Amino acid sequence: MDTQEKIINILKNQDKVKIKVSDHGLILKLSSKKIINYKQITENIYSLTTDGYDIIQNGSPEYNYMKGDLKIEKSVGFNNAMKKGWIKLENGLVKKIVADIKDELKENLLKIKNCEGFDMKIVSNDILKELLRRKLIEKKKVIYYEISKGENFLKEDKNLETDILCEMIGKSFNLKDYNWNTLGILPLNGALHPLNKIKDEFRNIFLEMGFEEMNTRKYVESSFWNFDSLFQPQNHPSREAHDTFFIKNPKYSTFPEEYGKKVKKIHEDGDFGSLGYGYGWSEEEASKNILRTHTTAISAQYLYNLKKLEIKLFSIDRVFRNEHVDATHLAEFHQVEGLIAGKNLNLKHLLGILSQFFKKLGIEKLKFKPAYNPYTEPSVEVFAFHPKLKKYIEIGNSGIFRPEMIKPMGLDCSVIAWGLSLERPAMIKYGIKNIRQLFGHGVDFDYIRKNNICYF
Ligand code: FB9
Repeated sequence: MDTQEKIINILKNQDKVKIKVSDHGLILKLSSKKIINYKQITENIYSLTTDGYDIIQNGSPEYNYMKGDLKIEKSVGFNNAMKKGWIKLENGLVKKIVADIKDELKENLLKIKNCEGFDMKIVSNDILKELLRRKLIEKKKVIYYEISKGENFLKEDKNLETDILCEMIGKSFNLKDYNWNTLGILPLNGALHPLNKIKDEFRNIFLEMGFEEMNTRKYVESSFWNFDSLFQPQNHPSREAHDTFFIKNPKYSTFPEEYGKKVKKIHEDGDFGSLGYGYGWSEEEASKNILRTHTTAISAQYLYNLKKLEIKLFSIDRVFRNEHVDATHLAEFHQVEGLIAGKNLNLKHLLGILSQFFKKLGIEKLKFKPAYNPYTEPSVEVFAFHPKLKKYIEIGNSGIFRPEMIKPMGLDCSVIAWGLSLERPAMIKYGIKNIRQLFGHGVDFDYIRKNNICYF
């Protein structure tokens, strides 16, 4: 039983107790938790020295002298017997005065030994002085505690138990079994958003395939870079306000003048063997600022500024479309885009890089379907077999940028490119039904914190 248990058990049977406790910290701990009240008492206690124990064992020198032949001698016994008035000297002889001698010294030492020093009133102060003088006892200061029940006495206090055990660890007492199954308290730390985890996965795939990341931190683009430079005609429905967010202020921005003339020409009259669209291209329309509807607006600027004819670029960032929102569509999403510029790249290169890219995502069962994009020809939609849905689902779009886009930039190369979103794979991977659980102001922080790691 440890000290704490002793104290508790004692107080269960009495209101107050005076005890000697070496562990002052324990008393403070119990008191701070209002389990006990205590008053500290400092008392002198006496304990026998070796000489004191020798007297108990063999009797006092004066008593033993009296049992002898009472000669005059220089001894402690003779001197003390004279002091105690047990003997006197007469005509050069020792004369016994007291008939019935008791070894009072030994009796007093026994009293002190037997009362464990608790109650010193058991012998008089004079006696104590004599015993101290003769170094038969020694005095110690001892701290006692007068302990009584506190207001929280016997109330459950888990923390106390742990604290006390920490104080007392290392002493021999019976510890309760350690609960190896208990879990630590989860620290309240930050957590990566699921989309960022998916984004990192895609980024790593591009990087290990030798792609460089484009700087896409510019949400507002001119219609010129977002549409016109991609040979997307100014009367294309996707350029309408019901599909695109136009910026009121600043309403316009500029673009390179000489390049603009080439774009104007390719739209109106065609060039490089293309017939063009045959409409009046408007510089004012091309200058209107919008929220970019795809990251290809950035890709076009990188290609325009290309200093070499072979490069692999990628980007993963937000794009904005003024479309109907529902459980799986918001007015924005994160586009993933990859492109490769090189000499004589063709459809087999495109299908090959798509197969390699999606294989790294664990998807090998692919189907490619001819599609249409204003700025790619041929265009290809990518489908993958979904093992749970037991059907093919669309997982991306791709194509070879048209000459009407590449040639006005002055590039003598071909460019293959593809795109997909972050939200769709994230919703599939994490089994999310409503995109608002994943993105937007209503996202649950607890969900983010508990969201699993992401790997493909
Ligand atoms: O992401 C899409 N689907 C998808 C992707 C991955 C996936 O699982 C991961 C592998 C583990 C599951 C699904 N899609 C593209 C297909 C559909 O979801 C589609 O309904 C929605 N699309 C978005 C556009 O919708 C307005 C996804 C988005 C998209 C579509 C096309 C492009 C980019 C994003 C593009 C492009 C492009 C084409 C040619 C040249 C350059 C870029």
